Amino acid sequence: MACTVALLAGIGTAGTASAAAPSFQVRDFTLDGKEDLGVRTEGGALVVHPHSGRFDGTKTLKNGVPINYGWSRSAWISAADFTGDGNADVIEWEYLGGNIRMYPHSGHFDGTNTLGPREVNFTDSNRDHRFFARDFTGDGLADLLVLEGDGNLYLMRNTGRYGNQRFAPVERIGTGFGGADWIDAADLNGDGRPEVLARWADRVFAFEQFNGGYTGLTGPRPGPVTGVTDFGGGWSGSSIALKDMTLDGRPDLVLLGSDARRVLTVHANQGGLSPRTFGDSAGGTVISEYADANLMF
Ligand SMILES: [Ca+2]
Ligand SMILES: [Ca+2]
Ligand SMILES: [Ca+2]
Ligand SMILES: [Ca+2]
Repeated sequence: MACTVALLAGIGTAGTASAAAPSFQVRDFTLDGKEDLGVRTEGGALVVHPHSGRFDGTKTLKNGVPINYGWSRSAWISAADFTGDGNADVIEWEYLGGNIRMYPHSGHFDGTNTLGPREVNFTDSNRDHRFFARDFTGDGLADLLVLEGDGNLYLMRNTGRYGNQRFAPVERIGTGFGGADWIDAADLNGDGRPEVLARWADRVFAFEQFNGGYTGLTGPRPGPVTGVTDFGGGWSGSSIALKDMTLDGRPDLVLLGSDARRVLTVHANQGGLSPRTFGDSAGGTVISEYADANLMF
């Protein structure tokens, strides 16, 4: 364990150009500074639903704008600002072949011209993992979180360099996340260190950083079981995203239902870090009563 702790030391606090606390990065496609919601449709289109500027049920999001087609191949899609211009870029992991590709925002919200030419294109042949894109280090550039099949959680830092040099080699930042089917990270309690959120079956937990690293449910914990927040069960949607839909700067939990209607609900972040941060999984505000979607980004 001492070896593990040494490996994990410093993540998110040292080694970055900026000492700023990790910020919640708005994924903005429309250049208005508000978080938009992207979905992949059953037909493989990438569709951006611009935020209307108010949090008001089914009026929260505007009608979808297709920005690309042919994305059925992607096992995972995420939006984040990798390039530092404030505009959301799109990254995918293609299951067959293990290709990771990133397309930067062109600077224009203009249909299929919204994304520019591919910048990152590399192959990771380990197919048994899940990703999430998020600025984990607080420098304003989105990094990649990688959950591998052995339950280890890795970070690929954004180097700020162009192309395939964009992401540094993996660093292990956590253990014990085996069996989780979703991960993300956000600083929910404002302590300057991101919590890792993960879901097992329909139950979502947040894990605070301990000794610079994270320990999930399935591994030995390096201390008393503090720093784990259980948001309870019932989060059984097909996809979860942390997006600030209420426009208060705090990430809310967006759930895409798994039934035929694919209802989208927002569970507003009440602040702090407690079992009630996102309220009851059976509650929430419906923002779409029928979403043609099988992934959110
Ligand atoms: Ca926007
Ligand atoms: Ca960008
Ligand atoms: Ca970063
Ligand atoms: Ca919010």
